[in-house]
Formats: sequence, structure tokens, C-alpha cells
Amino acid sequence: MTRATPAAFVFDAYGTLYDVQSVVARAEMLAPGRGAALGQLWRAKQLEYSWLSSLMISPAFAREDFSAITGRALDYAVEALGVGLSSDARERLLAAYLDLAPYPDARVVLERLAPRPRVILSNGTRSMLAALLDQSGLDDVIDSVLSVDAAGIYKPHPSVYRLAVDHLGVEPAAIVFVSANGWDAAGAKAFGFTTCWINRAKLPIERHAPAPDHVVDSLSGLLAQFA
Ligand code: LAC
Repeated sequence: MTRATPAAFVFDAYGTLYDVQSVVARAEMLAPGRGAALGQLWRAKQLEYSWLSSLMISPAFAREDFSAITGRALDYAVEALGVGLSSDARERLLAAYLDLAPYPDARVVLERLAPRPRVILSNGTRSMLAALLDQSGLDDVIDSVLSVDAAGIYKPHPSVYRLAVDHLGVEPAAIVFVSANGWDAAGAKAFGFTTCWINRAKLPIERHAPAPDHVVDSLSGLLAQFA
């Protein structure tokens, strides 16, 4: 099979460029002994709510943005785990989500992929993503940021991936879509992107959609394929 030469790189944000578990240290401070469990359930519920609210969109049910469902997911996780959290602590945890740590190799990898466009396509709202880029200082190595809000639905709906094609003006196969979320890589492959799954946790490949084109164990793994 011949593959199109990559014309651009499109990155998922949460879990791919930014470590969602970097909230665990703050969660541990606010809820000693429960930080890891809270971080994990919070993220799992956040994603579940994104999928459920996309399926439920109707004239009677409007999708809430990622900032809102991130808060609702935190409230669920706090109650499920029986963690007592003051409203001030809740606000501090939500603020931590705007200041997630980028993976240590994110900057160098993004630098090395230039001059090809490097785009973020994320469930996050524009303001959540602007805060992340600003706090982490990666704004100078990302060329543009696309939020699912422009499509009115969450990943992995094809109209979300279409945003990147429309923005870049190249065919889907010429776009390398990079995600550490296996279900997101699967959605992107089903849409027609060339995909690279960052499998940091050594998980099995998702079975409900086409397999990724490339599997690497860190962002740095991209360089061997595309630098
Ligand atoms: C995002 C979620 C999938 O950034 O992590 O879109």
C-alpha cells in the first residue's frame, strides 16, 4: 500500500500532548490517599459523558461543553469515592485541568515536525485549550487549535475530524492524526486519516474500528516515522 506523504500533523490534546494524570498530585493534596482513584474515575466519567451526550443530542437535550462535563464528571467521582471536597477544593481541581503538564517530549517532537502544520483538535473548549497552551508555553510550536465546539458534537463523530480537513485543505490520508486515546485513533482511522496511536500503557488495540497505521510508545516515537 502506498501512503500519502504527511502534509500536516493533527494532535489530540488530553492524554496525548498533556498528561491528564498530572492532576493527581493536587487531588492527593486535597483528598489524601484518594488522589489516583479520583484522577482515574474523573477522566473515565468525563469521556463517558462526552460519548453519552453526543448520542443524546436532540431538540430536548443540548450538549454541554467540555468544561461543563469536566465539572460534572468530577462531582460524580467525588461522590462515588466518598471524598469530602469543599467548593474551594473543587475549584482548585478544575483549575488544575487548565494547567496540565505537557509530556516531557512534547516540545521537542512538535519542533522537529515543523515546518509541516501542527494542529490540535480536541474535545476541549477554545478557552480551555488556550489556557493549556499558554500555561505550558507550547503555543509557539502549535500552528492552530480546533475545538469540537465548531462541530457541535464530541469525538469520535466524523464531523469533528472533518474540521481538520476543512481547516488544512488536504485529503484525510495526508493528515497524520496522533492520539494516545485508542478510541480516538480508531475514530480518526475510520474517518480516513493516517493514524498514529501513542500506546504508552501497552494496551491492546481497540477492536471496534480499523487498527491504527502506526503504533508507538511515546510522542518521541513519531520522530522515527516522520521527522
Ligand atoms: C481530547 C480528548 C479526547 O483532547 O482527550 O479531545
